[in-house]
Amino acid sequence: MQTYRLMTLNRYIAEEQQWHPEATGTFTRMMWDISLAAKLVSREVNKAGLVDILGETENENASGERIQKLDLYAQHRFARTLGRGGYLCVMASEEEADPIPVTDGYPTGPYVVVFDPLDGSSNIDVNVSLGTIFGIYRRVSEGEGPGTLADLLQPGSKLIAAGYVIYGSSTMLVYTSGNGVHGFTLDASLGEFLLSHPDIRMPERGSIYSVNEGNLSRFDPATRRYLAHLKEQAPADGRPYSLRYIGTLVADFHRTLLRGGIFLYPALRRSDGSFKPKLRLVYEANPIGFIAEQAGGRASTGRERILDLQPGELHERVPLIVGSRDDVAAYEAMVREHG
Ligand code: AHM
Ligand code: MG
Repeated sequence: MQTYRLMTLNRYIAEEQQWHPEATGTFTRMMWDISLAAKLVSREVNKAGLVDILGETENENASGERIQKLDLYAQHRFARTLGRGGYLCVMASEEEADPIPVTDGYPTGPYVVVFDPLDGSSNIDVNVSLGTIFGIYRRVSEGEGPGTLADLLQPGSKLIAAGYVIYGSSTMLVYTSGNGVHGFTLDASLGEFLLSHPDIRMPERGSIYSVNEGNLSRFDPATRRYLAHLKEQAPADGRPYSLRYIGTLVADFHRTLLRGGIFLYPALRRSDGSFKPKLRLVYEANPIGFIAEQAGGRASTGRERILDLQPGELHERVPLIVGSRDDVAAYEAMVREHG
């Protein structure tokens, strides 16, 4: 059996940054803080469901702290930690309408973070995997003071790092800074993320599809045709595919990253005939797309590469089709032919 040198996330990031001669330690400190916030959220997620039986009132826990809903807790934890680190000029969260400035009285820095603090909101109270997604850019606005909207509205191709945390049967942080994708599993007894999945590669083709098929009648004709194709009996071609759908993007993507296949959240037809996508470009599609590409996969709207899109506004929504290279290419071919 091959064994690896025991490598903590903090040590990995510190060593990785040594390859960058211009590194000042700022990026390393930011990643340490992100992993600390993730551990705190993980601890809260694991306590979910205990609140009612620990004698804590609805709004206050035993130590007099206000109990917050998990999604608010995650939002505050990440915003507070990042806002005081001195490495950011501005940040934005899926939970807040406007850009979030650095905390008053704290210094600004050269980086920009966008995040979805607790992904999978419909799974919060039912003990199903949740996640956190983050993306990191370098500031593009002039000067050293507070950052601007332009710093936040960069295309995904400008990401310098991205990752997600999955709060699942174990807690994992999966991360890329453009040198492949690496997975770290939280050893709760040590309080450390340990490198467990070095250099993750997504299979070129899979045999699982992941979509909320309850929406089938609202999908465009090309998507409906593609899904029908996946379900045909064609064993020599690896079909029919199996269906897996959790309803937490991080969890559905994590499986797709490790096992291959395709995740789809196409735009849904509305009563007026127009189509509306659900997932957010800035907080969800871009970081996930960057990780997918770094692992050899592909992320697309069906027509365009996700990372090439120029966000027009912070909460813009896009169709997201992500997964194994050949599966996403097959979907795109279907859209070209029938879209
Ligand atoms: P959220 O940010 O409110 O959690 O919504 C995003 C989630 C994704 O995690 C998931 O892929 C999708 O919404 C599930 O949507 P649906 O319940 O429509 O299948
Ligand atoms: Mg989300």
